[in-house]
Amino acid sequence: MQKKYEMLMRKCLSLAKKSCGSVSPNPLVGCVIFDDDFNIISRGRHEKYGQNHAERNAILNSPIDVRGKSLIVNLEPCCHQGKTPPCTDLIIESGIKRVILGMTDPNPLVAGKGIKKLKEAGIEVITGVLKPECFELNKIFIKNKTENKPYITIKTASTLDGKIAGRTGKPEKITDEASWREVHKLRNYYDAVLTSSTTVINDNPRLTCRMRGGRNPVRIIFDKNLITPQDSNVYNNDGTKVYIVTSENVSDERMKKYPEHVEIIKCSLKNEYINLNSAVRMLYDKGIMSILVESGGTMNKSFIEERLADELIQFVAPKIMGDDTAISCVKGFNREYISKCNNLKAVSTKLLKGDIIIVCKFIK
Ligand code: AOF
Ligand code: ZN
Repeated sequence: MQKKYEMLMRKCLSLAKKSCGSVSPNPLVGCVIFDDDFNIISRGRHEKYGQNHAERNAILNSPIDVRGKSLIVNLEPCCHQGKTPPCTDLIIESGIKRVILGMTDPNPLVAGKGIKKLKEAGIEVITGVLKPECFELNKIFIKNKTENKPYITIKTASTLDGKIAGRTGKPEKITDEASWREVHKLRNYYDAVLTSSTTVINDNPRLTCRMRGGRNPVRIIFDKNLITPQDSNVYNNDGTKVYIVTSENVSDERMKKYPEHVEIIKCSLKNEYINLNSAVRMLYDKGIMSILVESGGTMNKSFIEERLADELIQFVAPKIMGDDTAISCVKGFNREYISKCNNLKAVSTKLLKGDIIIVCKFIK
């Protein structure tokens, strides 16, 4: 039975994933309704922020009466009146007899109350099916609801010896096409991509999502002295918001040179750099629930040092730079750092066509 539930939960997770980039700040949710022989009757997912929840769509999409059937969903059904009515009420009214779910909802408005309501109505509730996978899918939503902070991932692409560019900072082609595709999937998953003025000046990246069916992330540029040229690719107007985070000491006059879709956020400084904690808080208040840091070694070091990073995704190409003066993916720590660096846990590796993806999480 458990194996069958897991197979159906995998279907919920893949349905939910189809909504990447469309539901933030809400969770990714997929739902399946099935009969006692495990035949699937109906499917639903939360498709767009503000619209029907997955459970509602699955019930409304059903070609037959769902009375006496079972419903499986990766997140506890909600029991509050939000933009849509409570899913628990519809589940109860429709006569579903059993609800199987992956995880309880970290949203304090729900947090176990949905399960309680279903049980009180006489519905059998089974919890915790593929819980780690369900947690991973909604890691952003969980972080937001439990800590009121954005989920932050550092992405780097390096050689085997950890170098991201030659001494001059001139970009080198390090990883291959398959890695490129994975990066664009990540850009579709995160609300925003963040980089530094140095990367904008050296690489002139677009930081758009060129995956089929994807959408562009918000772009965030840390530019303390407003030195990035206004015709840089990141400032192209493609309907996406761009934030420049700059020093609070920059004059209003200097801010005028950027186009209208570019909003400038003034931030306090800490040791001559943008105060990362304040910047991240301000961005969160503007609705940025997750950030992919795609920058250089100094920025990466700052996010690690301030304990703001949740995850590190390193694309490693089977190449060697072998040059001591080349630029490393993290730079600026002193040589004792390794003895203090005990908060990183390797969680997965994946071999692509030629490159390797290493994923590590920062243990808080
Ligand atoms: C979703 N989709 O499929 C489920 C959610 O803003 P609202 O009214 O849409 O409510 C959002 C909350 O509903 C969300 O924070 C989560 O607690 C709960 N469940 N949300 O967007 C869904 N099942
Ligand atoms: Zn709901």
